[in-house]
Amino acid sequence: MLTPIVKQRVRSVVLPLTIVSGALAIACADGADPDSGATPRGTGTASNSVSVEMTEWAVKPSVSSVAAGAVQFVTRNAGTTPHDLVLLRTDVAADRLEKTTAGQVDEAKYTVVGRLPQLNAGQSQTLLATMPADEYVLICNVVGHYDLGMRAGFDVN
Ligand SMILES: [Cu+2]
Repeated sequence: MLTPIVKQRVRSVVLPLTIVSGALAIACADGADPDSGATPRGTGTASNSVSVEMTEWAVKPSVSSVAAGAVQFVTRNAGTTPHDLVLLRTDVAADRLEKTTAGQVDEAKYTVVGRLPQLNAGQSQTLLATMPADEYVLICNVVGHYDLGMRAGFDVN
């Protein structure tokens, strides 16, 4: 779904995000917040790990595709306001999802593969999802945030 130019750009941010996620792991080991990233939500053992950074107003996965199977999304709210993460299985383009009148994506129209509750600024949490080969979209579905740009296409093959 992404153009080759966009994929190139995504690939170039993999290294910095990996470093950020390493620093995060150290920060979490301090035990300041017991909910922060330590216990993955969901079941199974991930064969793939993706770092996801949430900011105003973007959802940035460290890679744009992974191999099918169990995937863990190590998600950090690097912004200043609460964000959530919803993983939708759909071949609709990331910026073309149907919305409700309340200014959110209409999740009932899609297959929700997994979600994280709202993370406060600086919080991290890991989402585990079993993902067959298909196309997906990662969104923040806090009212208004999708329209502001918090969405990213994601391929599993
Ligand atoms: Cu958000």
